[in-house]
Amino acid sequence: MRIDILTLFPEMFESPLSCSILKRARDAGIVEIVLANIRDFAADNYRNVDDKPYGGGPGMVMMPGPVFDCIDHVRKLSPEKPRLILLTPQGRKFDQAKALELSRESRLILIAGKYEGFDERIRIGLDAEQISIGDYVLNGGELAAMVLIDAVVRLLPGALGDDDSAKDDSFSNGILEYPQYTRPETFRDMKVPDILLSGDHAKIAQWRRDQALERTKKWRPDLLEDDEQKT
Ligand code: 6GU
Repeated sequence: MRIDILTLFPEMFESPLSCSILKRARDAGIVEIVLANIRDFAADNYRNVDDKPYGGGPGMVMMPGPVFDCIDHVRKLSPEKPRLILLTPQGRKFDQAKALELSRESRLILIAGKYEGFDERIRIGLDAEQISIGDYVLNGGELAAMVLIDAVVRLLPGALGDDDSAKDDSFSNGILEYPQYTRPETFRDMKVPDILLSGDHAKIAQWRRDQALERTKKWRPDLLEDDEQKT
């Protein structure tokens, strides 16, 4: 997969994209991530990318020109047809199903807008899918883009050491993950459940299903209600 990111703050991405799973996936060629600085496409010598809003009001608005020029440039960097995504709190809420859907694309272009606002013609003219990561306001789309990338890349074949690890994740089957334990057997008077030491794989699998369902009922009953609406 190739991911192009358009942003005014490319430096924000450096460390998150250079650690852990994302670093490994990039090193292994599973994902190629390319940053483009929208400011490089500013039309004037001051490198301005925003201006006062028509009609008055506080704050500055991102101008359409640099964003469109940046996209035109980025599109040409690779022959694959990209799926365009605009990160904005006005978008559809991101979830695991969307992450899975995006993980099947060969190329994404993510546009991280600044929240103060962007010229409406960016939304109208780009025909990009609008995605939000939740009902709260961030200073810009950068952290949202990183959240999306993190969730998508770990679903790419080969990104996790063990390709089964993603299958048992919370949400991937609509419910929370079962409880996990490792050594020691007893820690501060808390013991590992006997069943996990029994070696009975069928019983362990049943116990994990029961536990996953039980904690979903307790902590995220809304996930089970959603499930009922779907079926
Ligand atoms: Cl995608 N952008 C901003 N600025 N705020 C958000 C968001 C995105 N998702 C939730 N809050």
